[in-house]
Order: sequence, then C-alpha cells, then structure tokens
Amino acid sequence: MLSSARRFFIRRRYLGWTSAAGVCLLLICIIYVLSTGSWEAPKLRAVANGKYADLKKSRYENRNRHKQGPGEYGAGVFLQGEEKKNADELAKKEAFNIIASDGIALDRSLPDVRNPACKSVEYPKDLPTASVVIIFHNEAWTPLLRTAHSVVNRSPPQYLHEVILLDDASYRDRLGEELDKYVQDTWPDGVVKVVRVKERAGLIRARIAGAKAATGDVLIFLDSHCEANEGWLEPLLARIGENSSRVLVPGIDAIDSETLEYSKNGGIAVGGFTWSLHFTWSPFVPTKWELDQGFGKEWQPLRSPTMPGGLFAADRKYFFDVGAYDPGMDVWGGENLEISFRVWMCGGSLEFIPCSRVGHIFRSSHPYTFPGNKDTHGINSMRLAEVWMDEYKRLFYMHRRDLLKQDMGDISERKALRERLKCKSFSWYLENVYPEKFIIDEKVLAYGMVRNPGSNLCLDTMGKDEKTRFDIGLFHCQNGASANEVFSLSQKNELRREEACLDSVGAEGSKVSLNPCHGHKGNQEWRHHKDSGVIVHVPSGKCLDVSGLKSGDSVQLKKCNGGNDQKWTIEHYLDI
Ligand code: UD2
Ligand code: MN
Repeated sequence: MLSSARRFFIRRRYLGWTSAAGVCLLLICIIYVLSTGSWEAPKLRAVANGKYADLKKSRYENRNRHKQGPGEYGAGVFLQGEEKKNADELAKKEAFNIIASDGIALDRSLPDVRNPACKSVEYPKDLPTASVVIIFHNEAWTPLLRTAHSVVNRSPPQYLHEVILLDDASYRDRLGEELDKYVQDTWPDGVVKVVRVKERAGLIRARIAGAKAATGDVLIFLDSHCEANEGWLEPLLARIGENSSRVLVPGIDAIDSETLEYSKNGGIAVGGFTWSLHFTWSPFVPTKWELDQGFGKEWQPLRSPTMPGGLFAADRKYFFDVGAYDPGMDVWGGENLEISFRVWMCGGSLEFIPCSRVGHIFRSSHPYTFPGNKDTHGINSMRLAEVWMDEYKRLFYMHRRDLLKQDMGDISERKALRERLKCKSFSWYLENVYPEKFIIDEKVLAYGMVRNPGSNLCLDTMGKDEKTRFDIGLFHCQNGASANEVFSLSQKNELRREEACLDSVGAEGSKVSLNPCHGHKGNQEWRHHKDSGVIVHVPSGKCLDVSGLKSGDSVQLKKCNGGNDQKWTIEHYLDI
C-alpha cells in the first residue's frame, strides 16, 4: 500500500505529465486545423451529444474561413492542354466545364458582392423560416452539392428550416444511394433531405412536388447549379415577413460556365417578355412614385413585371393560394411568365431584391432530354396565353402560328382558378405593371407587312437574332404567314419591331440596319406618306428603295425620286 502522501505525489506527477502531453496534443491540433483549414471538432462533439446546435453554428460561422485552392473567393479556373481538351469535349454534353467544377471545393468561399448599403441593413430577429427547394434532373455532382453547401453554410441556422433536394427521376451515376449517403454523412442533423419523384415530372411539376414536401414558412426555389452568397437569406425573409403576397427574386449573379468564376451582375434591370413569350431583361425605369416609395436604387427592391424563373421566394401558403404552377406544363419553359402574370393579375406583386445575391451557371443548352421531343416551351406558353393573356394572345400567335395545330391539353382548371381568384385582365397588367411594353398593333400609326407592290418584296428580318445588329432584308411577301415581316410605324415615327428599330446613317446607297430602339428619334426617325407611298429617313431626307434588288438582298436608302421602287404600303393603317 502506498502512503497517501506518495499517492498524492504520483498523482501530481502523473497529472503534470498528462497535462503537458495534453497541451502538446492541443497545439498539434491547432497547427493541423490552421494548416488544413478543416474544423471537424464541433461536428464530432455535436454528433456525440446527439444535438446539432453546435454543428449548425459552426457551419455558419466558418462559412468565410480562409482557404486555399482552385476557385476560392469565386475565382475562375483556367484549364490548359489535355485537361482543357477533355473539358471542352465534356462540355458538349454538360453545357458547362465539369472538370473545372470538380476541382473546386464544394464549400468554396465567394466575394461578398453586395452593395455596401446592404451590409448595414438591420433585419428583424423573428423572421419566418425557409424551405429551400432545389430541383434537379441528372445534374452533375459538384454543382448540385455546391448549391446545397452554399445554402446551408450561408443561411443563419435559426432561419433555415430545411433544404429539399428534389430529384426529378435522375438516372445518372452517383445520384442514387451515393447521394443519400453523402447527404446523411455531411448533414447528420437532417437539414438537407433528398426527396424523389417516381417518374420524370419536368421542372414545373418537380417544383410543385418540392413545395408539397416542404414545411417551412417560406419556399425558396433554386436551380441545381447555384451558389447562395453572403447575406442572401435575410432580405428575402424580411420582405415576405412584412407582406406574404410578395414574390421575390434575388439578384442573380453569373457563374461562368467555362471557368466557374463568380461575378456580380451589376446592372439595374428587371424582367420583361417578348410577344413570343420569352423572358427578357429590361432596364429599370423608376417612376417618380416608385422613387418616392424607395424603389429604384441599387440596394432597394425593384418591382418587376416578370421573373426569369429559377430563383425565387414565396410564402408557402401564398404560393399554393395563388395557384402554385400549372401542372399541365411539361419539362421546361413558360412557367416563369405564367407565375409572373398570375401573381400581378391576382393581387400579389413581384420584386427583385438586389441585396440578396445568388450565383447561377448560365448554360447555353440543356444537358437533359425532352421526352417526346416536344417544343415544351411553345406548348406551355400556349397554355399560359390562353388562360392569362385575353385578346393579347393574338400577338403570341402572330409569332407562333405553327402552334395553332398543336394540342395543349385541358386548361379548364386554370381558367377556373382565374375566375375563383377574381384576377384582373391582361390589359390591366400591361397598363399598370408594364406600361413601357411596346404593343405592336396598338397605339401605333400602322403595322404589318411593309410591301413594295411593284416587286412584291417586303421588309424582312430573315429570322436573324434581333439582339444583334444586322441589315434589314427583302423577301417575297409572305402574306401574314411570317412574323419576320411584321413591323410597326410607331407614334414616335420609328419603323420598328418589338425592341429593335430601323436605323441608318443616311449615306446614298447604304443598307439599313436593325438596332435597339433608343427612343430619341435621330437616325431612327422615319416618315411614311400613305398617298405617295414613300418611307423617308428624316435626318437624311432619303427614301427606302428596292431598285435592282431581289428577294434575299438588303433594302437600301437612295435619293428620293418618286419612282415605283420607292413606293410602300403598310398592311394595316390605324391613324394616318
Ligand atoms: C430558366 C430558369 C429555370 C426555369 C426555366 C424556364 C433561371 C436561372 N433558370 O432556365 O429555372 O424557370 O428558365 O422553364 O431563371 N429540371 C428538372 N426536371 C427537368 C428539367 C429540368 O428538375 O425535366 C431542373 C434542372 O436540373 C434545373 C432546373 O430544373 O435545376 C432548371 O433547368 P435549367 O437550369 O436547364 O433551366 P435554365 O436555367 O436554362
Ligand atoms: Mn439553370
């Protein structure tokens, strides 16, 4: 038996050694943590005591920790040689650089691109909670998981109710059991869930399924190749917390499809649409009322006529009350304009929230199939035109005559929804929400085919992309069968298309180009005299002329001579 004094001595000595070893161990740990940047201890502790509060907190608090590696701080990754060749080959299928993406950490750091004014906004503490719904079909592994990591890491844990990865019947390797396992291992607190639909639903029905599975106060939808940035969540939740009929779109930054570089989208633009029912960006022109209300500065909410579609937040109850989505829409397209028109017409509002920033990889094509090879954008748009656009659907069909033969399915339930919600008319929407929208055949002097009767040649865009500059062509008149030949003579004396105007420097014999309309007359001012038939370019005094030209050539500008080659008729005259 040891005397108590000796026992005491041994214990002291023993304790001395163990604490020294402990200190060493701790130092080694700290050096390890600092050198690798990994911080696993809170996770282990959290799992051990069965609670996850520490895990959530540490994920959020460590979101901006300094790391080194490709793509950190949102930088681009530039491949070379063999690797670049492989990446280019794979990009044909994926429509983005998968090799660059695979080389970047799933929880990479990003530059905080918010306007400085956003950083000092104080949001209420009792915000509603969010269910983030990320739908995907055969998405590549790293963009999908980077989306989930960015959401979990950059959302204050008390507001993030859940992240739902809604698998729209993917069959790509890794997206089955391996994904389930990854999710369980990475987020043992269950904040991320995988929900699967049995059959390919298409993105519209997939979002409905995701929304039905969600239980948080606010739904936030994201595409499966996004990165949520610093402070993205609070501005969305705060504004919906104030008024649940607001549908909100974060500022969408670009993640380059080639290098994965994250860059801020700096412009102040809102959503518009074309009459062929494609989404467009349109410059934000605040009215005095809007400026007085605090709209129209870079960090303040902007009221927008439409949304691009993929990234938005809505109160969960409101989303269903206002009709969720049209479940008759297939695969891709049209749902973004449908929900935009519907929300405005049925008493809600749509806003862009520039203080909330989320990046999205814009891909030039779709890395998935369209079952049945259908033009789903066209048919979905037809459903929306029939239900929501009243007599303005004529302008859609003007561009999409081909669809008149197509079967769009049953729309009676959507019409009943519009009745039930007592929604306003589409002309109310145009007048009140989107007054700057150019209506081809209203409030214009004339519209339709611009024909030279002698040659039966018509002005024609030749199907070229009207976002680019090109010379206006001449083509056999199609007698109303081609949208390429529909022009308007506006009240500002522009000879124009929806967004682009005939423009000329006025040189003798020069061609005439189609440029974005600037609304300031100048080189875009034309006068048409119905009786003499001339179309005069006002600044140069020259006339549109077809002499010596044939179908397929570009129209020219020549000294006015009163000849038949300079006579034109416009199909419909309204007020001339
Ligand atoms: C844009 C929208 C997109 C959607 C679409 C119009 C943005 C940034 N993106 O096209 O969200 O509104 O316009 O319909 O505004 N997906 C499925 N099942 C399918 C097909 C797609 O789950 O059958 C998923 C896909 O994995 C992705 C999302 O739907 O997460 C959107 O598809 P996309 O990224 O190909 O569409 P995008 O960005 O070209
Ligand atoms: Mn997308």
